[in-house]
Amino acid sequence: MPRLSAITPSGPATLGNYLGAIRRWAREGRPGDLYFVSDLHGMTTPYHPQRLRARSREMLALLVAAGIEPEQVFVQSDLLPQLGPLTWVLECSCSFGEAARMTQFKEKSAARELAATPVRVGLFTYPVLMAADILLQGADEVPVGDDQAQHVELARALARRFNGAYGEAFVVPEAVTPPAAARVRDLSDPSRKMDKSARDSAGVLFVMDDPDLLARKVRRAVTDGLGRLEYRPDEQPGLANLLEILAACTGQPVRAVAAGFSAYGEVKKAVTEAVIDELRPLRERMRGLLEDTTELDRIRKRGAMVATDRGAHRLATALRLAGVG
Ligand code: AQP
Repeated sequence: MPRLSAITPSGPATLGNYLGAIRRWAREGRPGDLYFVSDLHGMTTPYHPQRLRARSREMLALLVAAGIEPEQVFVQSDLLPQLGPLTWVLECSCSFGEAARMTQFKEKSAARELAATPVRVGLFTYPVLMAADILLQGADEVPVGDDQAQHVELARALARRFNGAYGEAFVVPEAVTPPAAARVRDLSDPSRKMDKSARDSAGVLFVMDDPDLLARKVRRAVTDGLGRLEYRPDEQPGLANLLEILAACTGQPVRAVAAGFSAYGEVKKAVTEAVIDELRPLRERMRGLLEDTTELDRIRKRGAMVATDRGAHRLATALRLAGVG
C-alpha cells in the first residue's frame, strides 16, 4: 500500500532535507509511493508568489534529480480541483475544537501573535488540507516526524468519522516513524536543526550552493575549545554535527569516522569534500532539468495526471456519500 511524503517549498532545499528525507525516499521508496511538493502548505504564512512558484519547480527538479521515479512525484496545487472539494467535505466533518488543539497551530500562531503579524485562517485549517492530501491518494502509511504525527491522527479521525457516518470512502492512514536518518543541525547554532527558512543562512548548506560557498560555510562552522576528537553530541554538538554529516555522506558509522582525525580543521576539510562530492551530481542533474523547461513541464503534467487519476474515484465516492456533487 502506498506511502505519501512531501516537502514544502518554504525555502531552498537544504542538505538536511536531502540527507534526512529525499535521499532516503529515492533509495527506499516502493513503486506505489508518492512524493509531492506541498506548495499550498507554503501559503499559510507570508510568502512571495513568484518565489513560491520558482521554489516549487526547484523542489520538483530535486525530487527527480535525486532518483525518485518521475511518475511518483507531483506538485500539490496541480490537484487543487480535487483537493478543494475534498478539503471542504473534511472541514465539515472536523470540529473547531479538534483543529484548535493542533500543537503546531498553537505554536506557530503564538509566534505570529508575538511578532504582531496576523495569523492566517489557512494556518488553522491546513491540517485538514493535509488530511485531504493523504485521504485522496488512499495512502495507508505516512512517514512523519513528531511534529506532524498529530496531523496524521486528525486524518485518521476524519477518515473514520466520515466512513462511519456516510459510508466507506477512505483508507484509514497510519503515521509511521521513518527509520533513523541523519538529523542535520545548523552549522552556526547546532542547537537548531538546519532549516530551509532560517532567518540567518550562514550555517545552512543549501543543495544549490556552489562549492566555494559550501566550503566557506563549513570552515566557519561552530565547534568548541575542547580539542577532543570524539563523537559526543551532548558535550560537543557542533563537532558531532560535522561528524554526522560526514558519516551520512560517506556511509560509515559516525564513531568510525571520528576516529580518523587529529584536528578540527581536518574534520572540516573532509566534510567540505564529502558534501561537495555528494551534492555535485545532484546539482548538475537538477540544473539540467531546470534548464529543460519542456521536460520538467512534461514530468509535472504526468505526475499530476497519475495522482489525479488515482484520487478521482475516491473523491467521487466521498461527494456522492456526502450528498453533494
Ligand atoms: N535538518 C534536517 N535534518 C534532517 N531532515 C530534515 N528535514 C527537514 N530538515 C531536516 C526533513 O525534510 C523533509 C521535508 O521537510 P518539510 O518541507 O516538511 O519541512 P520541515 O521539516 O519543516 O523542514 P525545514 O527545512 O525545516 O523547513 P521549514 O523552514 O519550512 O520549517 C521532512 O521529512 C523533514 O523531516
